[in-house]
Amino acid sequence: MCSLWRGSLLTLTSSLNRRVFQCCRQFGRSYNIASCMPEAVAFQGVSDHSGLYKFSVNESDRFWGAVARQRLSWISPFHTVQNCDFSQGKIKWFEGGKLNVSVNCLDRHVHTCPERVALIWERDEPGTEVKITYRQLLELTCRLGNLLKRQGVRRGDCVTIYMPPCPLAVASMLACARIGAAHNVVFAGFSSEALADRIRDAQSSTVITVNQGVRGGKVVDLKRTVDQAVQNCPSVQQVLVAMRTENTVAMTDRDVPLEEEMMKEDVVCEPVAMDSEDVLFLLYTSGSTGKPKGLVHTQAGYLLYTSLTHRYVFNYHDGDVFGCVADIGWITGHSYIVYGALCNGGTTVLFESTPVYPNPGRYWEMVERLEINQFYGAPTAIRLLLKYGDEWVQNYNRSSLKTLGSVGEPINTEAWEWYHRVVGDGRCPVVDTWWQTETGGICIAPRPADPEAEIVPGMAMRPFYGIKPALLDTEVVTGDGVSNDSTGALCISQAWPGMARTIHNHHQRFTETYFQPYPGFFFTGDGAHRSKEGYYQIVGRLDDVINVSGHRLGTAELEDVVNQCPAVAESAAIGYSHDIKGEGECLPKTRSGKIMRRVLRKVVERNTDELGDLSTLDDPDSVHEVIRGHRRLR
Ligand code: 6R9
Repeated sequence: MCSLWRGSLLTLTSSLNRRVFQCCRQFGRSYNIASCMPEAVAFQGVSDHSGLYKFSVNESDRFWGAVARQRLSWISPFHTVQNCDFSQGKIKWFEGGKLNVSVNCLDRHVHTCPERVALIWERDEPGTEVKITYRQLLELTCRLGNLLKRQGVRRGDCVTIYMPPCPLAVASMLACARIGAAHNVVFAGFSSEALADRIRDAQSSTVITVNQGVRGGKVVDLKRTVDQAVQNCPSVQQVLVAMRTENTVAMTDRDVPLEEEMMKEDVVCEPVAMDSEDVLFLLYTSGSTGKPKGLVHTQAGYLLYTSLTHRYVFNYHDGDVFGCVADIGWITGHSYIVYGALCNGGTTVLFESTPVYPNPGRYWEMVERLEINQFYGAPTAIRLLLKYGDEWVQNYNRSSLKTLGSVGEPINTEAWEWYHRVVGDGRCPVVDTWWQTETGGICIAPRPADPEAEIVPGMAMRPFYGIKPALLDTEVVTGDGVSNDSTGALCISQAWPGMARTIHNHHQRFTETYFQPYPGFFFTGDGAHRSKEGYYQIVGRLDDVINVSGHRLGTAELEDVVNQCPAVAESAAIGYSHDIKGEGECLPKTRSGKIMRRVLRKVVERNTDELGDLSTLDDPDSVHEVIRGHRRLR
């Protein structure tokens, strides 16, 4: 356990500062505290779920307008619910409205329940979790917001965050939101090159990181990766470094010790009134061609959509503990660990470890210890754990579980059945949730909040409120996709508040990728089947995106790396089916997703006797495959 990290967090949050409350009282008075959605629409005369769905797509303005007024706290009201035109890739929601996302996620809950736990930081070593209340998280966020301002970060700037899941990462995201800066969270398993690409594209002057990460019992030098990355990023003026471990790391003039400097800051930070369509964050994701794209999400619509889906897809109720084991570096972490859960005043888990550390019972031991009510994970982990046998699950008490969620890739029937029968003891609905970085939140899911809802194993089932899917012919548009029992390109025919607004600095690429393939529709890149009953099943990507363990990899990105080898003239990366990961690719990668270039170099140089240390490779067999492939090419 790292006493420094823990100690500094506790010191930071220990004093109950009066001024925080004054600030909150002020907001509490002027804001309408969220209430639940069925009430919002009940007065429209709609009571059942299918009626509500129809209302949400047919009377989209009335539906979303009512829900936005009910669920979000506005500084000034919006005058227009939506202003969207797919032909130009124009998507605007709640224009005229002003709000602050951090106030919605923190202040209003501090006003009503300051001592409720907001975050449970499930650290790598089981049993060393740290709980942070809403009051403490607001205090951390305010101090960080003030520090960022002192460092020169202004409204409209973009701060890059390279941190594992931890309270200061969440506070960093919310601090940006509080002062009107956008954030760009980069998954802390990415290489220095990938990080540098993203910092450069976002033009960040500030990077926030930790000295080291701790995962699966191993220490990872994250600050060193940042040091390498920023060498090639002239925009970076400062790197804020939090101390996750007690080990000191080399600090330069550019580096700022985060906790130390936060301590000097005030615990009150005035939230900036943001326009609904101001940028909340960029998140880079792989496409089928070119460099990763920085998808842009904005304030009000994104927050509303994540909060609504979090509440209804998972059947989340006040007091529940929501356990999503994704990393905050992916959209799942943004939408459900952070924004959706905190907007709803939820208690949300930040999982720092791996599914098999210290053993394959880790998830379920955690479920028992933290009394998790909703568990949300990826099929790849479920498939892996299934192979270790039922005992690892049955050793632990899982009676707290109410909903089991799946995301990131198709869940095969065997994994679905095991998740349902063994993990959930046959009594918890399994919700297979289909969505993307682009959609901001869940679009197709079984909706357990509907007591009548049937759930078919392995099917994402039904569109969420406001989502109108269409299946179109993969070559040309041949119809409106209304007939059942059909397969086609999964498109969505009308706008919803959570969808991405553009690709940072590349609006044309945004319209070309998502709106031109099927004019009048948003094209998801996935194929889907709709059964006779009207239930959806996702078939997989139609484009050149490979999905390995639920992570998107562009074939172009992989080829880019391979082509850097002098001996390679041309390359083509393809996915092949893999028992656990869904799809595999042949490159030797470390467990944190880094491609081991030195291994590739040795193979190309025919120096396979001197491959060096391969212990951090995720799949050591991949090296032999590369060697075999290289021999065949010769
Ligand atoms: C949330 C997330 C998006 C791509 C998406 C699709 C695949 C996600 C799925 C699923 C089948 C599901 N995908 N959920 N495929 N069933 N329930 O994963 O976002 O990283 O952007 O990936 O993942 O292919 O297009 P992202």
